[in-house]
Amino acid sequence: MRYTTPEVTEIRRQSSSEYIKAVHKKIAERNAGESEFLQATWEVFSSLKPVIEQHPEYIDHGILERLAEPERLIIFRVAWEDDEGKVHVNRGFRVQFNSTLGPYKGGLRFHPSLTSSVVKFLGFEQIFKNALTGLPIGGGKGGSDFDPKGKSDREIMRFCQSFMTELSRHIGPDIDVPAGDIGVGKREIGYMFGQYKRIRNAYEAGVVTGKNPDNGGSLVRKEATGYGTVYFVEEMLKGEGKTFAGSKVIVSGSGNVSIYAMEKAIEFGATVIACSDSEGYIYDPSGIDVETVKQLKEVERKRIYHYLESHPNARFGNDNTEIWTIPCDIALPCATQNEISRESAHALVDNGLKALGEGANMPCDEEAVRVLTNNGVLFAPAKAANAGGVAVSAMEMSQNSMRYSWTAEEVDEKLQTVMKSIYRSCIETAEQYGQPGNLIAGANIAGFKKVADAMIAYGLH
Ligand code: NDP
Ligand code: 2IT
Repeated sequence: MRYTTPEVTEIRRQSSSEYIKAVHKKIAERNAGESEFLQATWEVFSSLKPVIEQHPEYIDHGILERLAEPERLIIFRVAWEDDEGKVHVNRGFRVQFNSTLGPYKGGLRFHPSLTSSVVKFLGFEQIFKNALTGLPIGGGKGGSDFDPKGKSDREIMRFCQSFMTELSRHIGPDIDVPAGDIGVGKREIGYMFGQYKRIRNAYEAGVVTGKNPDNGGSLVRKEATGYGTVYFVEEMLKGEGKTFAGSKVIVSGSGNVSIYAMEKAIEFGATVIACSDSEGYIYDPSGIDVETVKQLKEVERKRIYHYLESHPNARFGNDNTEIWTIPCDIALPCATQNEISRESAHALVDNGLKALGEGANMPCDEEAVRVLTNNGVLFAPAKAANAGGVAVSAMEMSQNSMRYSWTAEEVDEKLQTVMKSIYRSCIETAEQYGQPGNLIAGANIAGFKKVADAMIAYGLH
């Protein structure tokens, strides 16, 4: 089979890097103004030259063109009523990007900055991340521009019910399985699962993951992304004869990923000296007390500056870019996309940064990645480093299918096995395609190949 249009015949005559650029140019025209989506697609495509050179069949089958076009993008109205009886309207999204390897799988984000560009960048990344886990899951993502901050528990419930009333038509345990992301944790997942169950009149536990472990959730799902990031970075450090033990670590954010990255880094012997939320950062040179952060964020839902009330020696700053000017050995950005710019990357390098692990999705912009990698910083890309969350989500699906649950120790052991295997596969693939030690190339090519080969095997669609 050969994907043939006159344009493709022409670009087949060009070099593979020209071919990749030409395809991306078309993607940029078709998705004009979607800067995050174009950033994420280029980030993957720019790694693919060696693999396209060795495998021209990917051109014949139009793999790049097909991968960048979501199988389905659903946009819907979410109307809900606040506690005063006032009606609000938000926008809901679900991008069902690629179902080659399994049901669409990926989180839901509730944040006012959510747009179709952001949903599509996250869904696109998810295809390759999920492929790297080696588990049977396709790629998807969704959410809403709803802002959960300052809403009462009843308002959150009403919003989640309204959101799921529409989303329920499009998902199912073998179709599409959402989970949490920014602004969506086990409370929101609980309300959404409850509404789905009510609409379907069936207890399909595997329709969402990240449920409360008392009600069908997997143990260690809450911890999985943060722990997994630290497991991955520890493997990367070990490869260079280094370790977390004795190092100074900065972890941005203070949400789900951040808290458990801090917890595991400390368990591995590091001192975490700073973390943040969207209103500022705290610096505690004697070491952040994670239990206080958990109490503030998970229980009281308060701002991070309240940390100073029980830790008066810590400092607070309201300019989040300053967190990256504090000297540290290891940086784990765990808040949001593009939080590390070229300037921040330079500041980190100047202060002697040794390694960076992306706990968040695309936290380093393109120039920041260049600065870090050109200066010898060990770099663990998001697709590989933060895949532990979705990996344990896939394990939650397995447990739900079996109507059985594994112990925390069993899940944690499987998580460690997955993270080590992703690391090995990135290292081996980078080596095989002539870029030894380049985990970005390794992750992009390994994830891409797995999906591309299966897309060819399943025929054109
Ligand atoms: P949470 O909502 O639990 O926490 C997000 C944290 O980041 C909060 O401290 C939040 O501050 C801060 N933050 C969010 N948006 C911004 C912003 N625009 N500017 C500055 N700070 C911000 O989300 P998660 O921990 O679940 O997600 C964090 C990152 O990890 C995201 O990139 C997500 O896509 C990624 N990720 C999450 C996974 C998961 O399993 N949850 C899995 C893999 C990746 P505030 O509370 O003030 O808003
Ligand atoms: O970005 C991510 O990998 C997630 N938000 C987790 C997705 C999932 O389905 O657990």
